[in-house]
Amino acid sequence: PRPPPSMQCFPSLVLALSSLLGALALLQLSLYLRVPSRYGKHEERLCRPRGRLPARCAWFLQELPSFLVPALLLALRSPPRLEPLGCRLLCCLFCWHYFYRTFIYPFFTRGRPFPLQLLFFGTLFCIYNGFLQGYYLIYCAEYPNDWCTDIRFTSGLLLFLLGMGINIHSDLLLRQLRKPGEVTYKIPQGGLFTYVSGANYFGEIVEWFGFAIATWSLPAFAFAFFTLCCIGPRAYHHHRYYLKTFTDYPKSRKALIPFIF
Ligand code: NDX
Repeated sequence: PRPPPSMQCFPSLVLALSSLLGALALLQLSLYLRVPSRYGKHEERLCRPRGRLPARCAWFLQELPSFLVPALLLALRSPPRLEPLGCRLLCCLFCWHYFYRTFIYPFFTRGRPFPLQLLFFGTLFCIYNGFLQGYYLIYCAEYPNDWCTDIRFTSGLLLFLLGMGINIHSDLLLRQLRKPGEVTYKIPQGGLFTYVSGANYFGEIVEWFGFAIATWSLPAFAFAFFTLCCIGPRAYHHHRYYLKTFTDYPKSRKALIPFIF
């Protein structure tokens, strides 16, 4: 009997989607370099409850596709193919991050309600990126059998783990600044916040550049670039907010990159 029809790899599709992701990154940069994206501490009309969802639901819904879409693509792959080991590991890394972001982070967040409009765009983005990264890794990527010992894989993996550690630790430090129900802002202290205002963002950026090096792929580099253009400016706006709000804000602290920027 003929095997069931299965999706194939279309390199031109990967190229087109990665290029579009790069273009979205530049659009993002041009939109949010001067004015921050309007959620969290940069949202002005806080008292207007309409058009907003509790942070827990919003982050769960928004991030879910980034976990679900690659998982579905993997389940649909017939016959299953995720060899060699390096390829399997890389797909697991992506899903591991989004498992944390979807099923753990939202349930502990003490953030303000999230605007529905941004939730809509954020969800679209997560579907798009989840599809691109999953489709590439599951249907297109080809690595030699010894990829696990390649310097790109090992150094990228180390960076990914380091970035993820910094990101999770920094998110935890931010969360501990508030008691349940509180929505005020305080000066973050400890961990990498000693050096930068956007410690969680720095971790996330290191993480996705590590992933890009480990996969050595266009889609992953495009996503790392998008992350940089999305949360890099946000770190800068957070920094300016802190300097404006707290007169005792540590003067030596940088915005995003320790000792540099
Ligand atoms: N979600 C990534 N673009 C985004 C949501 C917004 O995961 O239309 C990108 C993500 C989306 C964005 C997503 C994609 C692009 C969108 C954008 C909106 C518009 C934009 C769709 C999908 C768009 C175009 C034009 C291209 C279509 O009250 P609160 O909420 O401020 O509380 C905060 C609290 N906190 C403090 N508490 C006490 N004292 C203080 N001083 C505090 N400072 C902060 O801590 C929160 O509860 C919590 C964290 O706050 P914050 O502001 O530091 O981080 P946040 O931005 O909320 O991100 C949370 C985590 C973080 O680890 C970050 O690294 C990661 O998510 N993240 C976030 C954004 C994008 C992303 C990762 C990525 O690109 N990889």
